[in-house]
Amino acid sequence: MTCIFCRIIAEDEPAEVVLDTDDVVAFLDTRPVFKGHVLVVPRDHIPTLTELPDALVAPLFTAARSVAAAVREALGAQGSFVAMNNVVSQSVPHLHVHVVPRTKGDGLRGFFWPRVRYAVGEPEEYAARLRAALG
Ligand code: DGP
Repeated sequence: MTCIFCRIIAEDEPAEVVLDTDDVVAFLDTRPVFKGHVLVVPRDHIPTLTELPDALVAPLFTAARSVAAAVREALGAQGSFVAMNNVVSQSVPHLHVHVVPRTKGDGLRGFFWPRVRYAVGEPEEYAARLRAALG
């Protein structure tokens, strides 16, 4: 088994597991953005969000919601940043939801995302393409 997250799920590799259900495991990220940063993963080896079966959508995001509540309740965070890299910037090809505790003034600035501007007419064009794909 080469996937590090599959090995953690199989308990072949150590991890600080914080939530364990039939479908989902959540454990501390070893390179946290802030202490208490959790990764929520499906037990099945599913690479990215678009491959997630319908049956696992609710279990995965229910667990992410619980972890987001727990970082506030247990760690005193004011909120959280919940995110997922898919393929690009994804260093472990086993779907994982990052739940990062956030507090005002913690210094995180939106992961330094660059922002672009739409030209006139482009918002309508982009929205139309997405609406067509979404059926
Ligand atoms: P991403 O770059 O979005 O694919 O995030 C992968 C995360 O996985 C990254 O924040 C570090 C974490 N990580 C990598 N290897 C391990 C590991 O062996 N154990 C744990 N707990 N986390 C890991």
